[in-house]
Amino acid sequence: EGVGPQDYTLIKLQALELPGKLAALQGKGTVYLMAATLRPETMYGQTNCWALPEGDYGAYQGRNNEIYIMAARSARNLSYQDKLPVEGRAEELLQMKGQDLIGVPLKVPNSQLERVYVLPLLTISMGKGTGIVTSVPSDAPDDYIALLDLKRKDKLREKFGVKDEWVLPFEVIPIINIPGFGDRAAEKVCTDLKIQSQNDREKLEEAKRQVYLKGFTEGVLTVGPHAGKKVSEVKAVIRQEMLQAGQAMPYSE
Ligand code: A2H
Repeated sequence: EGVGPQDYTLIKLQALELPGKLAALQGKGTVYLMAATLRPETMYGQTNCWALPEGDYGAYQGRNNEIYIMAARSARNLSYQDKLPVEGRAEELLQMKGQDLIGVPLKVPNSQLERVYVLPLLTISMGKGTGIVTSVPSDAPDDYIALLDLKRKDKLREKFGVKDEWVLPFEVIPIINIPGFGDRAAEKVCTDLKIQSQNDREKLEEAKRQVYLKGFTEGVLTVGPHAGKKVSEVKAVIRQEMLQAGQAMPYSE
């Protein structure tokens, strides 16, 4: 995190069902979990979404009958970026904990999967982005190891009420080939560095250092309409396509 503003892309992950507490939003509009990412070109590899079980989230009124779930701080920021009905005000329709979002089925843009689920990630910071993170285990070491944690540990799934069918069927989806790392870069680097769990913070920082820059400068997409092109050449193009299609929104903080 530098000193300048961070330019994120918010990916709109559409809730296909509104279980439990979210039922209060029924009939009020299309509900999206808003995931903040710096890698919009990786959405082909999404396998799930992450929320912090103890985190505080809200549902906010958007334009065009849309409803956005995110941290209150980020909704307020968005209201100053000409993205909500009233400048400087985020109308809160509902408050919830991240735990209330666990298990919500989502339709996510550019993914090869018809539905993915919201799962718990304990390392989310509520102080940056929206507190919602989309998971791309092929290219993000944090995502890879957290998904593996949930797959391997019955107790962890139990603790957060995660059903097996929200996790066990989901495998890494290769989307980018990085010379020297292959097309499952996050898996390779986590294995090479012998990273055991999402709590191995120091090693995960090293893993990220190893793959991020190389992924951008040398990575080549292997799926989707831009297959065969370098990430560095198509990142902005793919972002623009998603913004224009109404699948994403710019956000800075
Ligand atoms: B990235 P920065 Cl494939 N807490 O998206 C923890 N992590 C968060 C977060 C939060 N509140 N908000 C966003 N993030 C994650 C994709 C991705 C990301 C890939 C590879 C690298 C990568 C899929 N997850 O991030 O600290 C999001 O994960 C590299 C840093 O604001 C977001 O982009 O710089 C990134 O961290 C933003 O991190």
